[in-house]
Amino acid sequence: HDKRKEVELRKSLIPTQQLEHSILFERATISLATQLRQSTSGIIAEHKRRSPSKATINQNLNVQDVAIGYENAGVCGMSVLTDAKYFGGSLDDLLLARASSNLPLLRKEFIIDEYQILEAKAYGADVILLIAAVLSSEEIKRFSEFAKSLNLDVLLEVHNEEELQKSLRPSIDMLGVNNRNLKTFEVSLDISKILSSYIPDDFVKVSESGISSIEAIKELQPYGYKGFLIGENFMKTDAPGEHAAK
Ligand code: IGP
Repeated sequence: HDKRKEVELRKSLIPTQQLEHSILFERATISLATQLRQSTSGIIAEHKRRSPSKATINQNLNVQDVAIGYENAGVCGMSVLTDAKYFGGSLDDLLLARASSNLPLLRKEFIIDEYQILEAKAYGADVILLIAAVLSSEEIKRFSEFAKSLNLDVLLEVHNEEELQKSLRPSIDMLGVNNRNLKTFEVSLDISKILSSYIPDDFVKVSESGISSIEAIKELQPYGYKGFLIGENFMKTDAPGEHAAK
């Protein structure tokens, strides 16, 4: 589909070898999974301008200020949407977040090709996202092993038990349960609660989407969640960092 075409065009502009020779390709990555295991708050704060479920969240902020704000707030990591079509993001957003902070950065993207994993590294990411709903078990294996070979952490996102079962492998560091149904956009923390019991302890558990209060985090912690991916709740304010600090 569209993403495939986008990736092919990007490849034609910037060949693989060029990505591999970029300065950031040599950077020592930081493990978000390790940080989350040691953290008590576990917040992964996201940069998100808009989404399919919300036309405008915030178009007025610059990503550098957001990254600095999140870092000052003491969050564990930052997620940067790089998809343009649905989220209004870009790889430049990732690069600018890297230029202005030392946080572990997650490239939030629909990854369907190894090339996007090389891009993630070249533009300063520490972690990639893989979405079980759009990948085969063989792709999950191939992409996660490739990411590990580049010293990137892998966050694998699931929404139901079937996706979870096809995804559990040693090359996955973190298991993210998305509380938002990608088809209906309905949000329920119950999904995190229900799926938690099927996730073996060697994976760091992350709950994603629709988290809007400290109470929600406290509610999820007894189920073993160590990471909480929060976007809209911070981004809808004028100062996402100040909000994340609370
Ligand atoms: C953040 P929220 O409800 O706090 O803004 O959600 C994050 O979980 C969400 O943006 C997300 C996402 C995704 C976006 C989760 N999985 C996959 C794009 C693709």
